[in-house]
Amino acid sequence: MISKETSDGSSEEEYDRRRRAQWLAGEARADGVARRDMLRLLAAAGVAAGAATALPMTLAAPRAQAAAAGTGTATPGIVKPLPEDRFTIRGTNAETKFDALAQTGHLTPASHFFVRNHTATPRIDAKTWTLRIWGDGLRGGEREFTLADLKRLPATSRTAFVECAGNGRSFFTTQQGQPASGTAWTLGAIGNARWRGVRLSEVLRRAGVSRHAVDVMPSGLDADYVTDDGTNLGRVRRPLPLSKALDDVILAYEMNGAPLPADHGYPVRVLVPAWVGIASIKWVGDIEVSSKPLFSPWNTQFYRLFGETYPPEGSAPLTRQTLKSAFELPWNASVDAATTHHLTGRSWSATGAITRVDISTDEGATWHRARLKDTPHRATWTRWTTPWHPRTPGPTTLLARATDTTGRTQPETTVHNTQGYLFDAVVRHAVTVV
Ligand SMILES: Nc1nc2c(c(=O)[nH]1)N[C@H]1C(S)=C(S)[C@@H](COP(=O)(O)O)O[C@H]1N2
Ligand SMILES: [Mo]
Repeated sequence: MISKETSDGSSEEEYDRRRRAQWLAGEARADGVARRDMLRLLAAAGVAAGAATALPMTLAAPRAQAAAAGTGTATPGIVKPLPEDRFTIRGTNAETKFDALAQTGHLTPASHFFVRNHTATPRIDAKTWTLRIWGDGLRGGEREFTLADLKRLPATSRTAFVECAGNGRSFFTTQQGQPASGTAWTLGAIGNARWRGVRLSEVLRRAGVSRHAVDVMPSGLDADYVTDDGTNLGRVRRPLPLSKALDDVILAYEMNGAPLPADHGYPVRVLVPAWVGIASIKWVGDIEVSSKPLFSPWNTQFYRLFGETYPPEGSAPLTRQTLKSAFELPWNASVDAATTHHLTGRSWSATGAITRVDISTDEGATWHRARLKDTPHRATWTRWTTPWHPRTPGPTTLLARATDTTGRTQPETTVHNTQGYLFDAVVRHAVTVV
């Protein structure tokens, strides 16, 4: 079955044009891509221009499993326990309570790690699982790798967060009065772990990538995603430019020194450091390698910026996450007056290391620097602490504002987009001094 995934072929050409412009502007290069590779990629994309409108897509009937997962019960298709003091259930997803992270270290244990499931966690038998690499971007035929095959290849480890592009979305509504569609996350759609696995580049090299390849697209083995209006969008899948795929992407089989938990992609997930969480496909079953730019709903209708200030077809597909901060405090926490508290929190950036975090306990009138507790790195978070001695009882707000090595500082407001992605403004954390 061949089907177009956007109603308008011209918007796909527009996407392609914009994406190539993005590479030229240095977006991809900033992630470590050599210019030589970019030129080759651009040449290949140019040859393919106009041929990218017809796309294979699975059109299966909506599945009962996917429909049931959308009901928002206490067991939304997530396997691990979700105690109330650690998680807030949001439909099929579980958001980490930031105050619960106060008892954790730099790495987020699986017991505290947020879960974002389009449908439900599938149970996969690692003994029969294989990863199929296929597509017209390969020199030879398709290749299959078992888990044992992957583990025989050189292993690599990396600490990185996985963060949903919509993390902080609810603040578009509560701080800016601009509603956005999608899961109403506060700031807990992020976790930071030590991932171990094999570089995707290592596997692609063995599969034999042709010089015409431009995009790769990993697909998950979870159920097809069916939207609220009953449209089946097929497997959860999102293309990656080959430039990023060959750079620092990992096929991870361990999280924090243990096999991946079921909810986080067992037996193998893609881990795309610093990029929007959707790029890190869980339960990966196959990866298409293509000589033409690839599309899926997750890089056309979702995960671009739409809205008043953006073109009708949306921005270029989202790549990196942004810059944020959060206090390890419950919302509306009660804080005793007339004692010194040690406020704690975390800041993170996808583009650089955190250089400073400024805190205001008087609603922005004065700011002082927090003490950083970790050596800052890009694509992971930095914990901080600051003393606070509140004197006046009553409601107030706490502000944390991070700056990174690229010189970016969290702004006061984020330009609105209809799907509420990449909220980076300073969050006004309500507390009551008692
Ligand atoms: N196969 C598959 N991969 C997926 C998803 C999914 O629903 N299915 N959700 C994505 C999204 S939107 C995010 S934010 C991250 C969340 O990863 P986590 O559940 O391990 O925290 O996984 C991504 N990978
Ligand atoms: Mo996400």
